[in-house]
Amino acid sequence: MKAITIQAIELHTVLLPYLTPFETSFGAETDKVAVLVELTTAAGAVGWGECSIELWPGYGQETAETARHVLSEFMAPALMGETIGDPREIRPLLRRFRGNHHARAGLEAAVWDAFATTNDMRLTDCFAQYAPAGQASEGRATVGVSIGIQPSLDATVDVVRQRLAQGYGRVKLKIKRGWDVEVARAVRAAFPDILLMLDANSDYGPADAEHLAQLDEFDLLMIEQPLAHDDIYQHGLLQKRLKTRVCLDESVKSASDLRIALQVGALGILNLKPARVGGFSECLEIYCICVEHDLPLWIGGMLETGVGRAANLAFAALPAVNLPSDISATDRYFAADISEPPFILSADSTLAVPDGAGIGVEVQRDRLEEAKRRWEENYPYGKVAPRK
Ligand code: OSB
Ligand code: MG
Repeated sequence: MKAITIQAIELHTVLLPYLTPFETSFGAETDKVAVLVELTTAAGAVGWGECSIELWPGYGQETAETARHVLSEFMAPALMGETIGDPREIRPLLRRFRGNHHARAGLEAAVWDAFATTNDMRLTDCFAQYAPAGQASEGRATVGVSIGIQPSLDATVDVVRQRLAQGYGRVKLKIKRGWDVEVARAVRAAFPDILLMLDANSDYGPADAEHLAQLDEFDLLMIEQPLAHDDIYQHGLLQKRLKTRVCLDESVKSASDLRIALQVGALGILNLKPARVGGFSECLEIYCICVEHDLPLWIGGMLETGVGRAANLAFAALPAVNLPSDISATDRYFAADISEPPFILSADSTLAVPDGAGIGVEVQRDRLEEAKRRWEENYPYGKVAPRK
């Protein structure tokens, strides 16, 4: 493999309106905010990465401004001029800076893209090289759709019907306290045979175990992250009381967290989000643990722009990612994405990895400038993220 030398790193904060607002237990967001990392090598290759963040430090603890600060002042300078023969070398170079996983993941993703592009290979094949032997990329990933909290049960059933008609073979519903058993009952009654799951984004506590056990009757694929974002132990106790498998999202921020979660029986499935665990090198380590323990695995998303989604898709095409991932088609998120070509859903609920080298999508300069302007015009947050 050809090494790369990192010569320049530019950050672009973008704001891109969603087609429809996305509501979770944290509240509703109308726009995607992201810090995009553009990395240029000494040989002139360009790599792109996305820091997956949101307007509120709700799901993750970072914002556009913290990511930009940490990247521009610390992490990007630490990589400048470095020659890298294996993208996993980024981890030791950044080890003296702690946390800030979403920022770190975006920077690391740009290195992975530049490295794969320089070696004229798809990012998905590049990942496969560092996976356990014999694990070739499948070139496509089975995906599902994540549906935010809707104004009524009827509206929820309608949205699910639309998504199924578009071809999604797995539906995830966001739930919160007071919006759970009845929504599961209504959707299950309308669609008895679909692959259905729920995501609570940490809205419940240990005292809700009996309440959550009512969900067992709906034959759910899993319940994602019912308890606190920083808890592992209580999820272990909860899993013992539920028939439904618990899937951890927020609680697993590293390979080390996953080992603890397995030890205490806190999960039956893992949602692996590259941003949450600080990048694809950590993802590869976690992937190996899942293979070793036969743990069902899928790739989570944060409504990324095409840049972040392309990289997540490249990882989701690895063979041990064996449940549908939260990577939907472009038209589920945006009227016009930042990159081309768009991701289009196939009839079998899969997305194909693009053919090109690296992430395989091209950032469109005019849309990038437009989305940067939209961020500038709406900052400070007031116009897009009300404080209450
Ligand atoms: O909990 O999985 C989550 C989006 C933002 C933050 C957290 C989550 C989500 C989603 C969206 O569920 C999944 C997607 O990208 O389509
Ligand atoms: Mg989740």
